[in-house]
Amino acid sequence: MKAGMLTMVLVVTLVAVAQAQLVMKAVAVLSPTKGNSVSGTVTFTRFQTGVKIVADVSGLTPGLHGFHVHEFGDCSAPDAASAGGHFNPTQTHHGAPDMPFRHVGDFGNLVADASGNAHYERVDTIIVLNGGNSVIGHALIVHEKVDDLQTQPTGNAGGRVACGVIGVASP
Ligand SMILES: [Cu+2]
Ligand SMILES: [Zn+2]
Repeated sequence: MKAGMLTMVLVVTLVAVAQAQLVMKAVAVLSPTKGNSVSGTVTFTRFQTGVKIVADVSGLTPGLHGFHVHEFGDCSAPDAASAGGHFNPTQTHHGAPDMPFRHVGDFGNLVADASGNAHYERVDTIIVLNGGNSVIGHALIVHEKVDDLQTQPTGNAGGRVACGVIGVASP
């Protein structure tokens, strides 16, 4: 009885600690890769229904640009190749953000206007900010070209024009 009580107190304490540390918001500041001038800010906000992603990116060529979370939070290479391939913890196929099968990191495309500015806003029901498949610590990449949403495993989006690591933000 006494041991059971102790266990219960321990469990309650652990749950309280876990909730206190729950990530509610994350941010990635995008910096241009070598030879490019693309920069921007992306925020992730946790909601009951999913995670709201809001991106504002500038310095793009007009049109569509592949936009993904990549596996490694490492933007150190001049071409950001150090970030690896698409973040794919569930080991499935590349796709569109609203497809039943997609890499966790598949965010589709940014749409840049004639001035090279893109605004992106979506509530994503696949990505999470907590637990083993969290996007925290991984890299966000903007591509040179459009993600065709079907070519495996990259969407054929070409080079990487901006990179930023996703970090925990103040809620
Ligand atoms: Cu990518
Ligand atoms: Zn992908």
